[in-house]
Amino acid sequence: MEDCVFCRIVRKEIPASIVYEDEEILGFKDINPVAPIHLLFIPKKHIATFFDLAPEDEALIGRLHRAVVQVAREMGLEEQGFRLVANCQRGGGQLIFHLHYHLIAGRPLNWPPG
Ligand code: D5M
Repeated sequence: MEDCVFCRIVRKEIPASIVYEDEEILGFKDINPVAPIHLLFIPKKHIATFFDLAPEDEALIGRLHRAVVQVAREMGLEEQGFRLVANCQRGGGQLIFHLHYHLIAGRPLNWPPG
């Protein structure tokens, strides 16, 4: 997508603090962190919301979760844990319409979230 901010990060047109990259997935620091650790994980392929997932994206989403776990382990979060959040549609708090997961950690996390 031409003007999607996350597609532009994938194309390295705008800078990001990248923590994970492979052929299909990118992980980078959130620009507005809500916790000491706040990362975003995205498929490089432009998928706007969960409602746009196609059957052929199943393995991609599985690999994205594996990338999250790899980074979480590298960051020493295995014991402390983390929260993985995905906002869907405006009513669900989604601001960027390129599917992404927030990995949040490093402070007490309340439940339910606001
Ligand atoms: O969250 C969208 C998230 O994307 C929000 O936490 C800010 C983050 N964001 C927006 N632009 C950037 C750039 N350029 N770099 C890093 N992070 C960014 P949502 O779930 O859509 O509400």
